[in-house]
Amino acid sequence: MNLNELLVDCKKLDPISYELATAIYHKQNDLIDQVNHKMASLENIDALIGGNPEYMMNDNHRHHLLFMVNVFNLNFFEMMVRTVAWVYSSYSSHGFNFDYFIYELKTWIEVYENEFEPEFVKPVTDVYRWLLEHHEDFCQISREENSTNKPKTDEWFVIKQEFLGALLAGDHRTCVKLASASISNSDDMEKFYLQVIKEAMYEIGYFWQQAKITTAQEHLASAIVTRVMTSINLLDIPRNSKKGKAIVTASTNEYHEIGSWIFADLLDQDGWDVDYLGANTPADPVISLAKKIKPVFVAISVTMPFNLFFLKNFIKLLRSDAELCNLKLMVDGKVFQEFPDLWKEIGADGCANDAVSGRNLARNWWKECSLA
Ligand code: B12
Repeated sequence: MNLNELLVDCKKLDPISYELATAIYHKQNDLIDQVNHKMASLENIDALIGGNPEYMMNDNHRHHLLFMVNVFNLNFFEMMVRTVAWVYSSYSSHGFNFDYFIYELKTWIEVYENEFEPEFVKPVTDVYRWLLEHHEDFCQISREENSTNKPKTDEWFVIKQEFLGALLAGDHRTCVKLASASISNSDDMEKFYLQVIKEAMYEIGYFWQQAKITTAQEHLASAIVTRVMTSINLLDIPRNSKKGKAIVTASTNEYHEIGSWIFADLLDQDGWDVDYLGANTPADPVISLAKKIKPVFVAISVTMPFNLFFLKNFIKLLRSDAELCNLKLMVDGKVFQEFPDLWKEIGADGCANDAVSGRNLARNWWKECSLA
């Protein structure tokens, strides 16, 4: 089956009860430890993980469990199919043997059945059996993905290429200079953010996924981008007319902050009074801040599917607080772009395709608010 066929076929999987998803969540540490231990004691483990350090495999097990709890919690098997395809592609590019996944999936089944009554956990082990049944399909999708090149062109393409080259060379001075030389008004700033920084970072991600650059280079590129964005914040660009207050942040455990930072800057430029809280923000302080400053809306960014769980908890807290019943919630980030209806299912008031559409949605909310 190809990816589209898998996306259809996975709908036949039985839904997982909230009780079972929660039971797995509560036992996560035991389950992960057991899988780590069993996998590490395999005789051929070095060959399976392609000589990579053991912590890389253990990271995968930790992310896997948190992610699967989200899949079970939302009964969102399409998200599982897309992410498993990504995991096959990414880890195989980093040298993992495709057979590693067979061992891993079988080990998860064994560990679930050790830890729970096999009949109780059957809906979950059936999902793993379905994944095993389609192992060859995921290998094929991954081989195709790894051999595709994605050329792109646009009017800021030349600047983006230069910026990307400097990012890869770790040359932060050239990156900062490119920003100040290219930006003289709000429109340039928007283009620099979306057509230079965003595009360059997506390419960095693609190179990393293909194991063409190291994790250190990916971190270096992110750190340079944060320096560049700080330098852009220092440019004196005239702002649009004054609007209301907004809180922008990335969800708990979400370390990807560049997208939400871009959105916060575009809002600021548009005249909003923005409290930008950055990466990995716990729910309680956001709620307390919202009560204190009474913003028009809160915007939360989620990139990694395994962080949806935290967002769901945040929404639960928010919606159960009578003081915040008029507060609007906007969500976006990579995971919402992959699954366009997810924001409705999760209970947000709006979602945008990118930071510019987010700003437009905020303008509409501001209009509604001013008319009320
Ligand atoms: C930089 C980076 C990191 C950095 C982040 C540093 C930082 N300070 O932000 C670090 C090193 C921390 C990191 C960590 C990880 N990363 Co990473 N990372 C990236 C990378 C290369 C770029 C992200 C980025 O900045 N993009 C540019 C911004 C501008 O784009 P954006 O976030 O999509 O935002 C735009 C819109 O989405 C929107 N937007 C975003 N949020 C919001 C919110 C609102 C309200 C609105 C309106 C709009 C909006 O506005 C932006 C402009 O339009 C991506 C590649 C990619 N394709 O994104 C991988 C990527 C996202 N990471 C990935 C992975 C796997 C990880 C790790 C799990 C790696 C690991 N093994 O530990 C961890 C997870 C950490 C965690 N718990 O969050 C994968 C995710 C794959 C998947 N399954 O979806 C990617 C896609 C890489 C890849 N190609 O494989 N990462």
